[in-house]
Amino acid sequence: MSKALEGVKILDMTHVQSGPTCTQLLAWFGADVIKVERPGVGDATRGQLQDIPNVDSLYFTMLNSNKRSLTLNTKSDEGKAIFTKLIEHCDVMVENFAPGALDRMGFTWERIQEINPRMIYASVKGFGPGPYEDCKVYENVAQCTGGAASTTGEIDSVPLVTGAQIGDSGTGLHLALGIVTALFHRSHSGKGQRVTCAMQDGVLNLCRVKLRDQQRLEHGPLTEYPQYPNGTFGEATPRAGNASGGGQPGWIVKCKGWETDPDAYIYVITQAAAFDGLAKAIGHEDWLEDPDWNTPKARLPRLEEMFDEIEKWTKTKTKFEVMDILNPLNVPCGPILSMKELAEEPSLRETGTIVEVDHPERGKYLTVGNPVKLSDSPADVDRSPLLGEHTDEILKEIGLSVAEIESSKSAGAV
Ligand code: CAO
Repeated sequence: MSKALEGVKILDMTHVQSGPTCTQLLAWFGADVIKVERPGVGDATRGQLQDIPNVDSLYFTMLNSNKRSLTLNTKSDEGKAIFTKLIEHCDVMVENFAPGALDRMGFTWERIQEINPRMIYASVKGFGPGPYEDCKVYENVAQCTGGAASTTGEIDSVPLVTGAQIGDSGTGLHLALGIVTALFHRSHSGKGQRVTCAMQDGVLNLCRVKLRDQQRLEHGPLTEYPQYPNGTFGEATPRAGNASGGGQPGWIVKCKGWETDPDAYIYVITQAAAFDGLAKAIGHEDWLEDPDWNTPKARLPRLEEMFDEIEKWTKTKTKFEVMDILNPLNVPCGPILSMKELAEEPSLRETGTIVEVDHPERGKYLTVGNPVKLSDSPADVDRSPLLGEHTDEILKEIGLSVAEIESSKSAGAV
């Protein structure tokens, strides 16, 4: 079976998280990803949050699988000449430097097109054109400026950032889609193009339903929010605690063991079609005949009381017992799974969503494999490269002689 992106060569200038997640996805799909790193330094994440001294961190190894590493000083004259050859050689270039960094090196989009008109040049930046376009941005800044933080948290408390890396990995995903779309377009236009994704835009796209609610506010209160009917709504989409984002009320309730286990909880959605079964399961058959309870509309002002009643029942069962009882009744629910539970879950190992990889310096470690499965193009997860591990091999591939490789080494370019 062939890899879907076999033959696509990616010039990967990315660092930290947003860009590397994008190129890692493309590498899993079979693209040849050449990661360009500064000689002696490399991607800053190699040295960040190190759990084993002087060994590439998990931060780096988990975001850079299946890539090759080339060290190159793209600010030196020799380095620029090699970089130009790499642009000629590759199909796609990806970067997420601070705004203007590539331009300052002399590689503007105009220059890149001159070198290789088929090049697809993709970038992540914190913001698109506008007042903040020159700002440097990290994950939580994007979550705050893209609408996630203002709509996340308890209703009477401070804005919250989420553990899901929607700014970095979320934007990397968006960018990867832009790249494969541009590759598809190039297959009939013959031309490359510029692909950009701002982290603010990527987060806002993921917060689409909150902009929906902003507009619904003009026409009355948001009846599925905990603020309804007794609280007040301001001018903007409020925080909603753990309320479900959709039209089906949901909440997180305690399960057996919650006093000592911080993850002994389950999310329960009281979808109208499955409500009768849920009511019976928790011992509230009386609700089925009661006009205060037996329609979704009648229940809306009673959601807090309803989830209190559900919780009285869930507290008598473990989260997995609740799951086993409610799922056959078609009640959508999800136990709060800890990272430990996920890491040990056999089904995720079997599907390759969690993979154990062997690394020459750190030994075995777990990583998240490709969550997107293609039936004819399996994604094998290989370890991340050591700094500069493939420098000689790549330089030979782009046509440098042994003598030229040696002279770029002595000039400090690679
Ligand atoms: N050879 C020579 N120089 C190199 C090089 C190489 N191979 N690779 C990088 N450099 C240089 C860059 O050209 C830049 O130099 P100048 O400042 O002179 O232009 C310099 O290294 C540092 O790059 P940077 O400004 O991007 O790095 P930073 O650590 O200061 O900022 C970050 C990091 C992430 C805040 C910034 O890159 C950014 O805002 N990126 C866009 C948004 C983004 O992707 N953020 C998510 C990051 S993950 O949370």
